[in-house]
Amino acid sequence: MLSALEQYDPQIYELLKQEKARQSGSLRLIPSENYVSRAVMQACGSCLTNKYAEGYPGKRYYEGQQVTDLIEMLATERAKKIFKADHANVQSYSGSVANVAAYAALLEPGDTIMGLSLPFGGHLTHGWKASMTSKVYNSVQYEVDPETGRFDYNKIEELAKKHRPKMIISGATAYPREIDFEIFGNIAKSVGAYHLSDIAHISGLVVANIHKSPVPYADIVSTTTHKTLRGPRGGMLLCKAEYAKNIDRAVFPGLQGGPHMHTLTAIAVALNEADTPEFIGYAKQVVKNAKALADKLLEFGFDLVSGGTDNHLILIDLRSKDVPGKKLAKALDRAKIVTNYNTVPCDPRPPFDPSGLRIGTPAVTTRGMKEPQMEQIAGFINRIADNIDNDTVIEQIGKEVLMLCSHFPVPGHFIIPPKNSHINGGD
Ligand code: DSN
Repeated sequence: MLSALEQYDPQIYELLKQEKARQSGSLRLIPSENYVSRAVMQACGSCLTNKYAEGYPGKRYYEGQQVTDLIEMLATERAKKIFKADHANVQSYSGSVANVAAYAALLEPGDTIMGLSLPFGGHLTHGWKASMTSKVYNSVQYEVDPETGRFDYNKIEELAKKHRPKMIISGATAYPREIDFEIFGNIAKSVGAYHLSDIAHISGLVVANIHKSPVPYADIVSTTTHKTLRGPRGGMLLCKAEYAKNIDRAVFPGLQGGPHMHTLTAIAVALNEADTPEFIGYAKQVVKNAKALADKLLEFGFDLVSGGTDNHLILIDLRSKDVPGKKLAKALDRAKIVTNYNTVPCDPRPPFDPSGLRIGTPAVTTRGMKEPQMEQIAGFINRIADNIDNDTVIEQIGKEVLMLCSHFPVPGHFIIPPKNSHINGGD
């Protein structure tokens, strides 16, 4: 029988089939990507996409909220429970919107914010010059220590004392080490700043208690929902009770109209999945896999920023290999290994053609891969770096990648899982 999509839009159906095959037949190492469960996928594609729900449970601007109110309350309670937060807002369309909402909730235009510089591993919305956040607010940027690749908390404190920001942002998109949120909280307190912690990359590790939670040390915590947390693409805010009203008002009506209820529903499902021993096992394996991959890359002579990893990601500095990041990422992609090129601290090359490669283990771990497969993947990366212009070798590795993928089927939309086991990976 033809599916509705196949029948009514064969072009899109065909493209989706191709994307499904790509996701299944490649090693997805972009650290911000993952595979959601079948249940999350179902919620995302549900009838909730048909509903407007501007406002919050019990106070909406449209009728017909008998079900949406219950779903949003469930999502909120689940978020509060797993992150041990006073308040949660689950409506942000993305992590970027969540960050801007955090600023809007507590700051005035022109106030000073202080975040990690983008080429040193920060995010656009942490005050990078190309982002509106640096135009609306006065942005001061800190960097990682160029020698160690790690935060020098004394220097960050000095900078905070010099500029007296109104808000300090902890969190990163390309920082392979555990972040000490308590120190960030203390620095913020010492200069009378708010502390926003953006845990988009590591929220799954925080839920699993692998990395210390910033919730006790931050006024506001923002996160995306689709990285290590393994939910649908979306954003979320957690905060102390005293900021709850400001945060809610900043999201709606400050920045957004109606929440995307199908996404919010899928977030609720993902939060429930994250509240299980299986998820904790998965998150632990993500980190074990990243360490195994890092160790093997080091053995092959790759330079890793900070010398390794404590989390789900690895930042390779390719200068010693004399291969630019973009060239390697493109060669890897031809061999069905999907990564992203990335700046490294003090990168002499431009951001669109930088010296680094960023890789991570959330997606391959969801497929059930463990340490032996990480060693194999490091071998693929090494062979490709050594044979960057040799199409025959790259094609051969592509075949080996397909073979490896065939032993680790993608959970979620690809297989009918046994009852009560719609997620995969981990111990
Ligand atoms: N695009 C995200 C990442 O890959 O880290 C940050 O927004």
